[in-house]
Amino acid sequence: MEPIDEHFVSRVRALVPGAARQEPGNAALLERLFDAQAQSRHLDLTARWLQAQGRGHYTIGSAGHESNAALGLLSRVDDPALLHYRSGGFYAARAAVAGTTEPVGDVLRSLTSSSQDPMSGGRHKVFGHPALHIVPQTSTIASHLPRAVGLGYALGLARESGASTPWPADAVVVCSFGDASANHSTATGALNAASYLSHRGIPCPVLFVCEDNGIGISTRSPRGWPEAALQSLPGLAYRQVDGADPDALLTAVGDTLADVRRTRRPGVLHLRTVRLMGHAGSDAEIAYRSRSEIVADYDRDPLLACARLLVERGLASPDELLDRYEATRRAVLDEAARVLEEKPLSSRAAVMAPIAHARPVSPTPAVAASGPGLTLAQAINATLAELMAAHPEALVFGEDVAVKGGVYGVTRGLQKRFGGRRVFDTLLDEQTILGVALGTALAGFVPIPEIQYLAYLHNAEDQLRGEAATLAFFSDGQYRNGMVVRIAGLAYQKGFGGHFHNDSSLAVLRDIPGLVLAVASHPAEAPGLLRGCYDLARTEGRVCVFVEPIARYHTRDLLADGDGGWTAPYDALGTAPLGSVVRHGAGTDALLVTFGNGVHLSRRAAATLAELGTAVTVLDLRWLAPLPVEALMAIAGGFDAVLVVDETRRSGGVSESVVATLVDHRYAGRLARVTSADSFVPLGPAAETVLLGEDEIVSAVRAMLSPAQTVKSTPCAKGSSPE
Ligand SMILES: Cc1ncc(C[n+]2csc(CCOP(=O)(O)OP(=O)(O)O)c2C)c(N)n1
Ligand SMILES: [Mg+2]
Repeated sequence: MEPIDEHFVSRVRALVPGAARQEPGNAALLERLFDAQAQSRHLDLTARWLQAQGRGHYTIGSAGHESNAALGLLSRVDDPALLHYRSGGFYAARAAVAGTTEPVGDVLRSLTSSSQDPMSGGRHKVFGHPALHIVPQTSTIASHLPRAVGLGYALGLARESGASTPWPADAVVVCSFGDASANHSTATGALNAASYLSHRGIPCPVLFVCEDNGIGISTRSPRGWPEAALQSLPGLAYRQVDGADPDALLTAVGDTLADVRRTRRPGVLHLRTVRLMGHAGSDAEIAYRSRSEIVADYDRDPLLACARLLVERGLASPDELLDRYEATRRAVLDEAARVLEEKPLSSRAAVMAPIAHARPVSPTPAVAASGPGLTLAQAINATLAELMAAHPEALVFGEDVAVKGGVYGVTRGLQKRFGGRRVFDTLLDEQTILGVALGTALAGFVPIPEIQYLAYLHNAEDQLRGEAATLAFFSDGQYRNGMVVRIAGLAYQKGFGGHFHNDSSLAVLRDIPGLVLAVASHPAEAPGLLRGCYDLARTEGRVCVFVEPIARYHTRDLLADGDGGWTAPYDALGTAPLGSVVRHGAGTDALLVTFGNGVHLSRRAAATLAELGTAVTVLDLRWLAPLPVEALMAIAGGFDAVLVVDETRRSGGVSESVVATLVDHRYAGRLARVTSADSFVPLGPAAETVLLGEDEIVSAVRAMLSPAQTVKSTPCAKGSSPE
């Protein structure tokens, strides 16, 4: 028996009943609080028992934090909740209020990775349930806070614009996290964003609940620090309450929720808790806490506090409470026996179902696009306007996108045309931009956020990886956050930038399961590609990233000044399906497989090669994740030589996957790649020393086609060599 279990039983047995008092409202609430807390406690104890049997896979518990059940009792079932991992009490309480689900079975299924787990389908231990409006969270601490702010913002936006969301107009977002997590830059960024909105008078009805047990694994929060930090947030009303004082708890929770609901402004509830039974089952806390300190926390057990009050008030006798406690223990253990009979996820296809892509389509025919018309920037601008006009749920936001119309003018005129609610400048924080996307997407909008430069995605990248891309996976497809993240990026800007404005790190995007990555190249196809992404976001809830090569935004020509080869009339109709590619030229000597700026480089190289008597075809992959494998193989099969032209780095760059794909699918011809160097891009003309150039493409093709060169490897200054 766990010491906390024994302690609870012995202390309740010793309680002296008080005289019965008539406080009916509170009495019923206290009893429900006790029941939810007891369920949570026995789930924790059972989690450890299951793990000891080798049948349970998770032991981070809620013991000591069960005071959060008050939030489950007093919030509405349709207040969306994004919860700390110690939320057993909240979960049980909200389920009791809803009366439509069985919390004990739900949590046990999650602990045992049952395929019947109602939220994740057996993929992870999460607190979540669509019917309870609890959105599952990852275990990356604090990473859910930007989404919570985005969701609060979305509720305000929907209320003003009359858009419908899965939640009522007066809903409050409940978002909880630990005291150590409050220091994470993700948390401070989100709290700052909430403050900023409050300062501007923009609605953001989020109740932030900091569950402060004084420690994060083994590292103590300095005395007074959490309150000092949480109280210092401008525009956020702060309340503190001790979870071991049930009366004060219920009052503080009720008042704080009511305030946020009424004012539509964010608030902070600083909930004092203790952490019982260590950080997790595997954590021997005696290594960093004294026994007396550990034992002292037992008397601050919120379950015991609730029992004490029930007995003191004469609302229950010690025996009655102990009977209830033991009946709950039996019920949880009995349910565990049943749940253990259920099947786990047992196939790769079943695990991956929520992130799997539909079968790729067959290749699209060649597009001949040239002549006077729009630049890439203008074509994207026109497409954004078209999407905004056709889809009232579409939102465009980011740094400098609204008033200025974007650093490169790509969003110019959109705010004027569609208004400040749908096209807005955000504060300068990529994490918040993506958080707003995560929250608005959850609420039913289709966000099209912009990240100003690819280099600045990296400090917020986990919001895409850990939050956006995992939501469908850990909710078994029940929650989705379709979005199209536009990112200006890649290199080759003449005379501008250096590394930070010429970044080609696509690798961070390519290994995120389920994420769709498209790279635009030419204004003829960019509209269709952007529409394709929007459709995937809107209809499948896909997280799409649309990378725009800055260097090609305002390019007009391809081969000679004034030829207009990099402009095109606006394609108002086409939609590029996922997996579709574009061919340029009909040469049969070699196939150049490329994307982005590589299309421009390759088409110029193709013209040079033609003058030298070599006819090549250029293939624009367009979709870099997932790669358009079927289309690539169908076309590559018709060539004896394939050169992969990759503007990204040699290591970790795109060509590694393209070449591997060709090899995996037994491409039998000659195969080589040319890439940029494994370097950051320096400022000024020195950039050319590390970036892939046209000449290298020409040389590589000639080397491949020259019989003497096909057998030996040619050392190369940057990154070209036969594979
Ligand atoms: C971003 C991130 N870094 C590290 C961890 C590992 N980790 C898990 S819980 C935890 C401590 C969190 O403490 P606190 O926020 O106080 O919550 P508590 O466990 O005390 O309830 C750490 C460091 C993590 N999950 N996520
Ligand atoms: Mg803590």
